[in-house]
Amino acid sequence: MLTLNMRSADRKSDYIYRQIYRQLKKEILLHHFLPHEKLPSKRDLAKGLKVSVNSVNSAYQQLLAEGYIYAKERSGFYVEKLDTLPVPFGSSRALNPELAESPDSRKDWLSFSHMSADRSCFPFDSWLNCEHKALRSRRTELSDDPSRFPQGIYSVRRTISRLLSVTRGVKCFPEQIVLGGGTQVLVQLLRQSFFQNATFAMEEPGYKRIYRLLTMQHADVRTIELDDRGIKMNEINRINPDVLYITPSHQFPTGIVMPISRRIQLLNWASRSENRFIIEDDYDSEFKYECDTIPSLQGLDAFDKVIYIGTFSKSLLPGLRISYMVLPQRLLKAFREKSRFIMQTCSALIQLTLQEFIDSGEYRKHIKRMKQIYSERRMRLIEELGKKFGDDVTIYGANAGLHFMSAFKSGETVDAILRRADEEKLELYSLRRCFLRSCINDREPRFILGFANLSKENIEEGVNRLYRAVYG
Ligand code: 76U
Repeated sequence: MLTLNMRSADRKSDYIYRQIYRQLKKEILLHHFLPHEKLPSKRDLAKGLKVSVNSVNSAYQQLLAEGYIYAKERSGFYVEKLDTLPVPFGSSRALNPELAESPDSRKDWLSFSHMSADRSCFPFDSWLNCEHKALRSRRTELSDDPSRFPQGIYSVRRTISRLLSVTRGVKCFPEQIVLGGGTQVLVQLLRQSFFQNATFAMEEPGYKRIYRLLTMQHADVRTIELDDRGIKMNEINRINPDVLYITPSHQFPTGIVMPISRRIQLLNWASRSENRFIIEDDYDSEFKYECDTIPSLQGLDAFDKVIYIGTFSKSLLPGLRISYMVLPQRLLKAFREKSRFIMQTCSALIQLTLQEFIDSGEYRKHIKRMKQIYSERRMRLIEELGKKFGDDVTIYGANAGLHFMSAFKSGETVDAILRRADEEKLELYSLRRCFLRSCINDREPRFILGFANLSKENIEEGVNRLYRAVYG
């Protein structure tokens, strides 16, 4: 007869039926019952264990639902015939230490990371108000089946289309906008929908997360080096790709702002064949220094050839995971057909909160404030680098965005510098992470210096640490 290992503490903290269920399950898995053996009747077992028949019934029902036992009408419950588990039941399932994730506690570190926006200045309270408002007044959309809005909630897209027209000169209808939980998601959608057999070309150095995404799926991706105006035109003509992936507003990572001459050349190139398209990744264009923002390539495109991609990762916070693309009208019908089964990846609550944040004027206020803050930090960082390194540092592409590129005259290798930066508790990224084919000769060590994570007061100390890392 079954006995239960029930300590009185367990009786209090766990339902009795769960204890019976667990014990029986264990015995069945350990083959302490024969296959097809009859279990004691509920009444007998309840009596033996001094518990209620209800508890035994619940335990049996759970075992029945999971398939450990089966019932025969007017006869009782029987044990199912189960194969032996390859790993003994109850054996340790400890996490392999190599797989352990340690929460990143970089206390006292300073960061030149280009990968996030400033969190200390984010208006969390206004964001929360907008979220409250969305929760109070947008309940229909929040509870709607998201498959009804595969491109994202219409009113959110309307708000974004108005914003883009004002801030980026992007010309579009809300119908052309597709929201998604990140730039990679959107590029993935494009590839699946239109570019399964396309030849892509990307800037070298460039955005490796997209390069990897595409090559991982065996896409044909060529890389094209840059001249002082951005991606090289003669190479585009030579390679003749179908899709160009570029960052014209602030080339990632070198910071080149593509001049109008190259933009026109690119649009003309795209217009010369039905199958050519340009993906414009406009990831950090909200921030431009010492002149006004430069309108998007999409706004200039009269041929309906540019797919515009933007994100709120830099202007708000990267963890929100909300990005968008603007499809040319000529692709929209096909996109809707091809992506019919795809669910929207961006949460409705984030979409509606964002809409409220933009419509209430908070977004404009936030960008205005951040422009000022980032502009001061950028200036300060350039000044401090000049003071400390003099002619031994060259800065590139500092006219826009939240990072610039820097090259140092130093006999040290990139590896040695990065190792010392680690010892100095300085988060630092070299340009290598952006070498798509890793064949660029890095004569001078080059680094991406992001200034979104460094408060004005910490800039001097950050540069001191950088100096010690660069020269030992
Ligand atoms: C994004 C480029 C060129 C898009 C970017 C970034 O998914 O919308 C870079 C690195 O947040 P998402 O992507 C935005 N296009 O550089 C943002 N930068 C990346 C994320 F922080 C990191 O890995 O070096």
